[in-house]
Amino acid sequence: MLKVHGVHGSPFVRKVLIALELKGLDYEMVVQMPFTGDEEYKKLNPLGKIPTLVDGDLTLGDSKVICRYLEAAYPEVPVYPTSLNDKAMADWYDDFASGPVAELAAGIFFQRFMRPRAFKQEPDEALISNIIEKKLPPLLNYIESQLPEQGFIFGKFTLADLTLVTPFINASYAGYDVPAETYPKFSALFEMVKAEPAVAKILAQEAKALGFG
Ligand SMILES: N[C@@H](CCC(=O)N[C@@H](CS)C(=O)NCC(=O)O)C(=O)O
Repeated sequence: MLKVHGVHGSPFVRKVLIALELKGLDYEMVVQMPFTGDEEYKKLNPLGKIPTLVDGDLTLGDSKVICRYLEAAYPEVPVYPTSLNDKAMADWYDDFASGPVAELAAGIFFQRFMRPRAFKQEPDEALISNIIEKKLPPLLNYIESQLPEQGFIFGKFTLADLTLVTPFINASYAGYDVPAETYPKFSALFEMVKAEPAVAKILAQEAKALGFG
């Protein structure tokens, strides 16, 4: 059976779990916390990052690589767009959102959600303000400019929609919601993605794991 090493709450693990759900594949989750320096885990993924997928003899890291592999290996239910240009754009959105966007959203999540819970420390509100007021707006403006007036990016729900939204799910756990008055299309996309049955299922599991479900 497919195995996903990771933990609920990671935006990258979430993406892989939702891809598996959408494709209707059976899988087992092997709990692996990040930032542990676990040497046994590093034999699977020397970067020590989650997720890692094991499918028989194949062991893969990186959510984008994993999702692209799942699409090729289990093509019956596609989770990416199919035209050349749309596929390329989906990959670009994945790189874009997994890089600086995810780092900034993770900054809010770490400061306001993890720091008080895991380290009993106050969040650094100056750092959070800098993210929300200065660093995120140009990236959010770009996302907003890319979205259609209504509906999903490529008509039906694909991982391209999820990849843009998943970092902001973590930010929302930390009390930051994308302002609907400034970014109406992205705010609407955020709600539509969360309402997708496969997404809602994983988010419900996640809420339990994080202790608010
Ligand atoms: N590009 C990777 C990023 C994965 C990643 O950064 N995961 C975080 C948890 S959300 C992690 O494992 N961090 C531990 C570390 O950086 O050592 C992916 O898409 O899978």
